[in-house]
Amino acid sequence: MKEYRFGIVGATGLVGSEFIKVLEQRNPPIKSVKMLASYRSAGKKLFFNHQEYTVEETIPESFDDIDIALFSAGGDTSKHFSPIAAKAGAVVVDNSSAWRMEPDVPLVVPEINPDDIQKHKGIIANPNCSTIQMVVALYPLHKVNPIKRIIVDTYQAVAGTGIRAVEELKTQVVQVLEGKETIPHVYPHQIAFNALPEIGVFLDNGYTKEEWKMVEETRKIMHAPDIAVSATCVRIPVLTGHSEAVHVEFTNVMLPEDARQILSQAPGVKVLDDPVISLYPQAWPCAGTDETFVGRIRQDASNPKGLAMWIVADNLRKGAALNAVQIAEEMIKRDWVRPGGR
Ligand code: 25A
Ligand code: L14
Repeated sequence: MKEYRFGIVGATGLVGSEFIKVLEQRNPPIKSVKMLASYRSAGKKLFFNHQEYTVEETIPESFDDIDIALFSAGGDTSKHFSPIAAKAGAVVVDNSSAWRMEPDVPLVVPEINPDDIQKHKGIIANPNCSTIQMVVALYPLHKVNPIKRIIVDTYQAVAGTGIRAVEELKTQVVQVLEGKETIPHVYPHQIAFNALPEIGVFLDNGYTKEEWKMVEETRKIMHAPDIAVSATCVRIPVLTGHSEAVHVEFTNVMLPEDARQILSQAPGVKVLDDPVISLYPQAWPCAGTDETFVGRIRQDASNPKGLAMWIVADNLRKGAALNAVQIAEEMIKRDWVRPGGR
């Protein structure tokens, strides 16, 4: 089997460390790994498979000996370095929002649209975390009974914002319990013991960027440009694991028991749904897991063709690092990587 030279850009970040863990666990055919970050982290040591690696500053030449570059270093870094990496012959799987809506760039959830990978021209985009877990759960239902409309409200963990936000929540929780004043740095307001309906910048239409990503990315991944989507994205004081209350309208009636049956056989999905024993997905136990968990599946009382459900996944794994590694695995399996750009 061919072996590939991997690079991790943003290796010191939250998603970067998850890339390392997921690669160790899934063990794709790796010839070498290069740990890349900004100059701030150059010289730092990271471990991969019990071996020590020194973090290097990302420079254009970094990509000369990389076949697959996993990026999670923010939109600006990705805008700058992805084309350079692609030109040098690497295939970029990018976790930022920089390239997702470019017509030339596949936006991929391997359970849904793996064939789109083949169209890549050196850059493949990993979707937004909230969108990934929603489409993993909804696409199997959409295939048998096309979805017309989705209303989704999210309850998003601070890990989605990065390391500094995790520190901010932990610090503020202690400050509040000690009766001290909190000063927000990462978020516009205190996040401890609070809920903030603002994720990403506000757009002219009143939605936030995160909410609008859920609209556009859902349609692109599912190849369903006509699905109507309305989202409200809320940051809550949870460390890891995004939760979503989702209301879906189908073309025809969909019974909750049929949905449960379909989802119990869907790839990457685990149904946790037994109200009698308070069984439903929760953010805390889902941290560190790979599945998208679905529960509270019930008829939407306001819509005869509607279902309501609760969807939870680890935003750093299925929402980011795991999905990106699965894209790389799919490319390798189908021989759609072009090592050295050939
Ligand atoms: O633009 P986007 O797409 O919205 O993404 C913005 C940020 O969201 C996170 C990720 O942060 C990203 O940077 N993110 C993106 N998608 C996500 C998803 N789906 C997601 N989070 C969850 N789910 P992060 O903290 O996880 O990772 C940041 C990493 O990016 C590296 N990096 C930054 N600039 C770079 C670069 N790498 C290469 N070239 C560049 N020019 C960054 O490395 C980190 O690995 P670092 O060396 O800059 O960071 C080392 C330490 O310093 C902290 N830090 C970073 N910037 C600052 C900082 N501390 C203070 N001030 C700063 N300005 C980092 O937290 C790290 O601990
Ligand atoms: O578009 O929870 O991938 O803050 C990932 C993290 C959007 C915001 C993306 C979060 C970002 C999200």
